Amino acid sequence: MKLWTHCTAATMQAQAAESYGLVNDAALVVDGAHLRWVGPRSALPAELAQQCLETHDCCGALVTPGLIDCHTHLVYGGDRAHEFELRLNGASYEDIAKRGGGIASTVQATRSATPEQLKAQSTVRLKQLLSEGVTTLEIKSGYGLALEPERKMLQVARALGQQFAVDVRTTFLGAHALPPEFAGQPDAYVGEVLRILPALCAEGLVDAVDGFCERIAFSPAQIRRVFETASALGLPVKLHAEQLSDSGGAALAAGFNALSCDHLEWLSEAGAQAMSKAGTVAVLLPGAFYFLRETKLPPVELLRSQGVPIAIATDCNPGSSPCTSLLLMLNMACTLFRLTPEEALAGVTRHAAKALGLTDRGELAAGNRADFVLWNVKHPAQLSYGLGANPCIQTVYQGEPR
Ligand code: DI6
Ligand code: FE
Repeated sequence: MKLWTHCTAATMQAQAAESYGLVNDAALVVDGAHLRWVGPRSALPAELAQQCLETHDCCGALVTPGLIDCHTHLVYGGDRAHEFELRLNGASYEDIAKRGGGIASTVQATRSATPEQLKAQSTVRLKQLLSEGVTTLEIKSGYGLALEPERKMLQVARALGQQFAVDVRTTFLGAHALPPEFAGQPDAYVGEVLRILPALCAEGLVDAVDGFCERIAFSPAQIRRVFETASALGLPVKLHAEQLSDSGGAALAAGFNALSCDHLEWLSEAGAQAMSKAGTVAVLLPGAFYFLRETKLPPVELLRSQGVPIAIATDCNPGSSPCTSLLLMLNMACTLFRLTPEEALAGVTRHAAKALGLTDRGELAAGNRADFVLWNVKHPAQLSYGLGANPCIQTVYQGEPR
């Protein structure tokens, strides 16, 4: 066993009396890949201390649980910087779409990339997230929109999880957009999604199923078909819901006991109530809100009053949130959405774990995975306060320094 000591621990334990579950002069005992004991050093049982053959001095660092980015589209081909530039030079979305831009251009670039190219490009983004203490990461498909390229995306996501010291959870997002070969036939494409999903599930490539429920994407009735198939396969669901309008997606997803509903700027009271009842997490994505220059704020007060847990994520994607900094999202969740720094940190730890259906992480507690981060800050609020700094000193993944 290993002892980590001389630190302040923000345990983020839900039951803790102190905010952030803060423990001054803390000790953590690591047994293999798991935490055996967490608490004040003065309370560390002597027989446990004796069994620790290795001691790490954290030199006064703040220790938090490993960060969890619970909503990303990290694997994709190409980028859309050129469209960004065209827009800032006066082109409209329509002009860009007519030139084959927008989501269609990412689908094209993703389809034409080899797995090696896709992996190399995604590795750059992954490393940026890892440098900020991310130990668990969700990656969605959804730029392939046909069996082969969706499989390729998910295989690249799995390969990243094997190569790097990070736990990758994959999500099938076939119902993201309409591919060109199904233009004008959304129901037929949903039929194709229902055919693709069981195949990828059988290959062990799918941990959860997502969809984009929006006027410009898929209707609640179409998403329902996807969710019925997912449920029949025993897969948990989640939904891009109420991002640009109130389509009733959140209530639909909650009816399938969704792990999370994401975006939610236009969430209604009925939607929030349904999520509360189902224990569905609200994943807020300040990067997309910022990048699309939205003005409609997600109803944070409603989520609080309904007791809906709030998570925060990067939504890392080429179109609406080309973001690879989860720490920046903490700041934006506070400045733009008025979350408290404690809520924001819970949003990338405890609540992000819940958004992925994971019960063995997100809090520093005995029995949980030994995924934690050492920070060069005195107080956890500094993690949300900083804008563009990276105070990460070291990340420990499953008990091993990374
Ligand atoms: N919501 C979004 O904001 C992104 N996808 C989604 O479902 C946009 C993705 C893109 O433009 O590439
Ligand atoms: Fe997204």
